[in-house]
Amino acid sequence: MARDVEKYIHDLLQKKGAIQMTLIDPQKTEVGECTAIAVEAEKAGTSAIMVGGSTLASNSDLDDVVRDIKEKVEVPVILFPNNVSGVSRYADAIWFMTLLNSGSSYYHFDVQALTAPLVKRLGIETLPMGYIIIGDGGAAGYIGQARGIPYDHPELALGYSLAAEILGMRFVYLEAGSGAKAPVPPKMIALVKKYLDVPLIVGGGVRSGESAKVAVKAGADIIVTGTLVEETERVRESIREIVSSIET
Ligand code: 1GP
Repeated sequence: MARDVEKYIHDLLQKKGAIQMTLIDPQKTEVGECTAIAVEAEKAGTSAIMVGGSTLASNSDLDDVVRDIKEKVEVPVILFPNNVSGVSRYADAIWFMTLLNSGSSYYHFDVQALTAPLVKRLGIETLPMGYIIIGDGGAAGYIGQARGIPYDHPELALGYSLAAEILGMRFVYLEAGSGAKAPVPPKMIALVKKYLDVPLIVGGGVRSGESAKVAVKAGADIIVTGTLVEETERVRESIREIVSSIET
């Protein structure tokens, strides 16, 4: 059944204050394992499953993973695309995103132009989002040819975030990169949150309830965790620790 994922997110934010989403990368994990992670994450209280990864190349692998997860979980499955291969007809929604501080026009608007007709034809709900790389951004920063914003320059993150909002994007994502040694600094989150009206997503390097809490206290609305579920056998406990640290 089609659902209004954007409304679902806003309703949850209203109710819970902040939420967590679980990122699964089909390039790193095989289908059955992806689904097992999603099922455990849902039991632990995750609000959505995001599927994607910086180096994902196989659309059929993505389809297999999204279809399998959709059969077993109730929370929405949202695509987190890295390229034209990141679209699946089985998903509930797609972060329709632009890497604002890329040095390449491909990641600003060309890949979106190549993908938009397919997204429209499939009728996938679109969630327009400005994506901003902080620091080197790991694989996302490298592939996206980002000019990462230095950790000690929050004013630059504010500028890009407000530009995204003024241009009509309905979410902003500050991304330190999957597996980042240090998450987005709280000072940067706080400055952006002070002026931004759309929901603020923060991810990269968040691996504990404590660091999730710090980010939410600073102003993050949505915390994305990925590496956490790849590295541990204890998916349910790890996600539960994050969720219970940030939701009211
Ligand atoms: C990456 O922000 C996400 O796009 C998640 O990062 O893998 O470090 O949790 P982690």
